[in-house]
Amino acid sequence: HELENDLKQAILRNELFLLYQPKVCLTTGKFYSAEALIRWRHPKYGLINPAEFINIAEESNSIIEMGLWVMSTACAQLMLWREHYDFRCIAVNVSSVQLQQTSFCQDVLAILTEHQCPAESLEIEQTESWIMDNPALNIAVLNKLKHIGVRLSLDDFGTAYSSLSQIGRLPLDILKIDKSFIDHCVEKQNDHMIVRTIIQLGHNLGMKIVAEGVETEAQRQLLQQEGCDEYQGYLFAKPLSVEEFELKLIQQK
Ligand code: G
Ligand code: G
Ligand code: NA
Ligand code: MN
Repeated sequence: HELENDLKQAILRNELFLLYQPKVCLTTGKFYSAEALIRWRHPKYGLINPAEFINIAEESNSIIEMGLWVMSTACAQLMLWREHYDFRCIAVNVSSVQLQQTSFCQDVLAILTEHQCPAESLEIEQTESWIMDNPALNIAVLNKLKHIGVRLSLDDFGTAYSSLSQIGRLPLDILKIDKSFIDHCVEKQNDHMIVRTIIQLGHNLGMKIVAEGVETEAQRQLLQQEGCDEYQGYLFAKPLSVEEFELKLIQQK
């Protein structure tokens, strides 16, 4: 595969970069954290989205090096922003392939140490499916990460296994309500009730709730009324370049 070979060179050639999407507090209307989202500027094919290359990276194991690069770059950026703005936390998406590496926890610790980044300022986003593939083993990994002190969040909640028998056993800090529930939560009573119930479930288990893909003011108001903690989405900002993100930070100073 052509892309597979190119991907191996992409980090060295500086072709990967991160965009940052604000996570907005529904109480204050301000953002103190962001999710880092990877992009690839391919010399021949131009901008490639992760949907098109994460699978290839996972199959060819480049995801390991790429994932470490993402975490390290995001931590470096976080520490710069913490210095100059009221900004606290960065979230990265981590592939199950990487989470299953025996060295993963040590790698996380090394990156935190290198950047002198407080563990609680790094959030690790993961999907349900990898946890449920082998709950006993993977919950042990999560517990080790929890011990380091990083924050753990469950991405796209409600779309995969949604195993209610497991959710209470996971050492999670944050549940992210998938965009598919947010899309129609204003017009469809059932989706509204699902959103309400996820928020209550998460809160009852001591978790913070983040809504994804919020595009309208009506959705934002509904989430605020239901007590959701934070939201992400085009309503506030799409994933932004470093320069665009800093403009937003300056605007809310
Ligand atoms: O940013 P965008 O909507 O294009 O992201 C598409 C998908 O790629 C999402 O599922 C997102 O979680 C995933 N993704 C984005 N950045 C990263 C990354 O740095 N690492 C991994 N493993 N997945 C990512
Ligand atoms: O799987 P994950 O939740 O990490 O993916 C996040 C993806 O959702 C990113 O690719 C990001 O670009 C996209 N995204 C973020 N906010 C919105 C939004 O309001 N609308 C749409 N359509 N996509 C969004
Ligand atoms: Na994510
Ligand atoms: Mn998500």
